[in-house]
Amino acid sequence: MRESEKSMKSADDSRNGHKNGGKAGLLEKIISPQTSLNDSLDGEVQEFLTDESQLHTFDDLTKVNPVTPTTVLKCLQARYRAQVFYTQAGCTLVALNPFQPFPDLYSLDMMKQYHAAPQPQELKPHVFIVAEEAYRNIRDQLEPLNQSLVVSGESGAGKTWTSRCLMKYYATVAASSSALKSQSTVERIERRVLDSNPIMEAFGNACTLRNNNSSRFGKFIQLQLNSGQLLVGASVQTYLLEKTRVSCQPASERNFHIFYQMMRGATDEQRREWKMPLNQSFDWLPNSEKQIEEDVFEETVEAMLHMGIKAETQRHILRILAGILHLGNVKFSSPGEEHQLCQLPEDSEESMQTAAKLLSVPAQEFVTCLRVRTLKAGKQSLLKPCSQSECRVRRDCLAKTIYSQLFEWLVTFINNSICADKSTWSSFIGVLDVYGFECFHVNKLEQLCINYANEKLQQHFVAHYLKAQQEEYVSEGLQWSFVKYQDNQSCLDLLEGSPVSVFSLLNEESRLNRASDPNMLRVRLEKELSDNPNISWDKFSRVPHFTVAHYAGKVSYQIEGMVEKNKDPVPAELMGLLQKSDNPLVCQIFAGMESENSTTRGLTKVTVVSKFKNSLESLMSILLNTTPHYTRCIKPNPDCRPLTFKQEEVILQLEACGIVQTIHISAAGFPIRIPFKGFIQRYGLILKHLKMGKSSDDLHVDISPQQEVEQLLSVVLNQRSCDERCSLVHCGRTKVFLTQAMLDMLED
Ligand code: AOV
Ligand code: MG
Repeated sequence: MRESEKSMKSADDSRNGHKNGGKAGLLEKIISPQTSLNDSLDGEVQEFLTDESQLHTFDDLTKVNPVTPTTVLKCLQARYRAQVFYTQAGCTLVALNPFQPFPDLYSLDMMKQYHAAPQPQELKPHVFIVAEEAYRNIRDQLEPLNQSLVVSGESGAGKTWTSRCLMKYYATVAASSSALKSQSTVERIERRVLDSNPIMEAFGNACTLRNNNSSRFGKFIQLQLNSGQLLVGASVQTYLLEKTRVSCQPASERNFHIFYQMMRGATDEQRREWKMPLNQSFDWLPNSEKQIEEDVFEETVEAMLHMGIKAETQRHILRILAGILHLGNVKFSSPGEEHQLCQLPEDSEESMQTAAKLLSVPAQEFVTCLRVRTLKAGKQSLLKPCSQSECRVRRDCLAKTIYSQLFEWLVTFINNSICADKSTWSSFIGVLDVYGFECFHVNKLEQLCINYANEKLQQHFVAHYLKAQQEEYVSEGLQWSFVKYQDNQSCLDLLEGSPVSVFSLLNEESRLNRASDPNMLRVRLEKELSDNPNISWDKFSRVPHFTVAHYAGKVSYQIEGMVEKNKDPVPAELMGLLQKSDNPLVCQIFAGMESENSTTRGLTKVTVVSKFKNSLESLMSILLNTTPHYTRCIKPNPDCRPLTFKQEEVILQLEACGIVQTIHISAAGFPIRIPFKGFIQRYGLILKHLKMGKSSDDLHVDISPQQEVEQLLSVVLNQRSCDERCSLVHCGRTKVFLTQAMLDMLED
């Protein structure tokens, strides 16, 4: 049922010519499926059949003829120049980042226009079409009912911006009438759902080299709709916050926004309470002179209030954050002898006192926990002074743990505040906004996880779209030489497969109760995985590393520190201390948290990668049970400059995300499919018309729908050669596969 409706819908869309260039002309050459996908930029592009001066009018990249990376690139560039930022690419929407506000493009009127349109696809490509399509699928009860909007692209491409835009759309068009009546924008639950964004961005985003507002966590938001398709609630699932940023910020980057917001926006009273005078400098707040749009404390505070986080609780949150900053200023000086304690310089002593006060723990006990390790041997405990670097690791670990626990607490709070009772909602639209593919000069466990997540999503995309398309040809009995596409299964096998993979070896190393040595892991990786073509080593590099060939490019990962990070241990003494804090929020966020000693004899049970893998797997199973919609955001230049399009930047992204293959399959194949019944319903008239006047013997009344379709086509195409016919239309087992040209012919 759904399939037929969809096919008819797509046929309708095409008929209505929503994608300009629809009238490609009957005799235009149908591009051969064997055409190289890898036409390089300066590679030879044969004839440009499409009028170049008209390129900007092509709303669908699959209609550009021929479809090559070069022509697609030129089309996108022409559109960008004409300030048209959205373009359809078959089933995917390509969104180019203008790096400049275009408020009219996202106005309330615009939302209403797309929502009210009988056929939104007839309007200009827009992210609102994606939103509306998902919404209508639910209204029309198409299976699978739940929808997911997957937004992907590299760092700074516009994923978070797009996700916010989608959420705003639903908070507006799916708002209850009382909310809409009272004011033009949104309120109550709709408002709270939107307010989750500034809070999570303040705590989870940071200014990086690539994006001033870079998300340092992944999120999947389920917008819950009732049977009348009204938004009644939402829930948020987050993935792997990059907590190392709290205590270690890459050069020229910043810590999480919230710290800078506090520094800028605090009242005099708060400054006194936090011991944070205007001129105070904090080691963990580099580049604070760089002010960005997101540094608006009032907005975060207001959003927290709307969310139901009371002033008193906010006070506790902010005290914790201030405490973390002071903790970052605590230094340890090396003791003369190995068995002596590290000393605190005078100003560090003061920072230590302030941190203890703000976290509401006894200062003396706090400093002891940082400097002394308790070793358990049977029933006995041994106290061992920590070295200078061990003290630093403990301090950083503490700060990271407090921050990430606070973040989790916030997410839980937000969920409690916006999640509707299960009995009140019947469907959901999920919006996925994860960190984009990353490749830095030095890449660590965080990048490995982020890029692994992107591999998983790419596989979902490939599996869902590319494979499904081609498999449909096969199941319908069509002869089709398969377009080669890059399947990333071998890379995923390398990362997460069994019995041996990068993750399994990393976990094994992490579970061994010994000090980690980067060379051990390197040796094991080389020994066990050398057969896999996706992994390689630079023999001459002195730093232990491994290089993974991801679908989006090669990335070298530094092995040093990986095992330790994967273990993610929290010293038990510190945990115990925080659990006794007088700050009720500190107690709450640590309640029930396991420390390193509560795992079996210091052995790590749940590692960072195993936890991440599990959470991604449950995300994948949710996605698999929904109807997906893809938006690919493209960053047109590396410097985030307004309205600047760099071809070399864009082509790499188009190739990396598989857009070129997608366009190619859609265009080279038979993008329009109509089930026999629907086809006869619409075009049977032609047959009847042509048969008029024939004797009743010629009218085969008892023929199958397939035969009827064949008959109709042979009548329409009786002047054409067999080859010509094959390039226009194919009859499958249950449906007809058509090119745009054939459809135009029938419609004429
Ligand atoms: P990202 O989410 O894809 O990167 P963002 O959504 O944060 O990227 O976009 C980066 C910046 O581009 C935003 O802060 C906006 O200034 C601008 N921008 C994006 N889309 C638009 C648009 N449609 N109109 C105007 N400006 C836009 V990352 O989270 O770093 O992977 O981790
Ligand atoms: Mg983002």
